[in-house]
Amino acid sequence: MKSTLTEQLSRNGYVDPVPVFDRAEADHYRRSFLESLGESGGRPDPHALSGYHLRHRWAYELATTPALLDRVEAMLGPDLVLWASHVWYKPPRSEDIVPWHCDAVYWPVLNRDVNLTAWVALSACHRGNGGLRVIPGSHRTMPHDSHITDIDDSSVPIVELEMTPGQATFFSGYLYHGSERNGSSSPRIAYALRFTRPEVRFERAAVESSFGYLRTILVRGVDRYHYNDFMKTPPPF
Ligand SMILES: O=C(O)CCC(=O)C(=O)O
Repeated sequence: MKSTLTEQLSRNGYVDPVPVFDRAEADHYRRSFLESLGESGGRPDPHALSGYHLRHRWAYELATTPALLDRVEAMLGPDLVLWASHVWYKPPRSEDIVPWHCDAVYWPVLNRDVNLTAWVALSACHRGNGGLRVIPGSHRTMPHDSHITDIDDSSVPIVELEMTPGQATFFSGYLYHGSERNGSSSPRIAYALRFTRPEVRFERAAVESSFGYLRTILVRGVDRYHYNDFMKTPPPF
């Protein structure tokens, strides 16, 4: 498993979708999300979709499922820190798009090289409902330090990931990715978890002024550094 995942990650910047949850588990998590959303009043402010793992037991369980962490460990190593999550929710017939971008440029970390997003499909995700699109190899070939979003689709290779509920892809913070509108009659739902290693320092001033909602949780292994104790939290559930 380790070599296939790390080879794909280093060559393409992402891993082809792999099953992590079975259909019943994915259905459970999708229902749990929709119930949590209902409690917060339906169509949410996007900020309210961040940090579900700190507030909802189901989301923390999903984020720390051994089968998921095994894959993250295969790519990042044995000591793992979960530091953010976001539910990417597009209601039916939603015009919301996510323009091309690479994530790392937005993050308050000193070493952006060591990071992995696990992006878990909780509904089917495909071209017709605004599934995840990636530019293979862009983590190597495109700038890491710029907020480019106006990429002409005809100038880059694009892969539209086709995912069934419970499958996950994993991608580099430097991979350019995005998504189109949901033209279907069903919600398109995915949960993105951000992982790093304990030796990666977060920028304390930036976290405290603008990213106060980020928390580091050691979900596997040992923290020998304690650089980020100012933002650490014990497992919430
Ligand atoms: O799910 C999407 O539409 C976008 C995901 C994304 O940008 C991310 O996880 O960083």
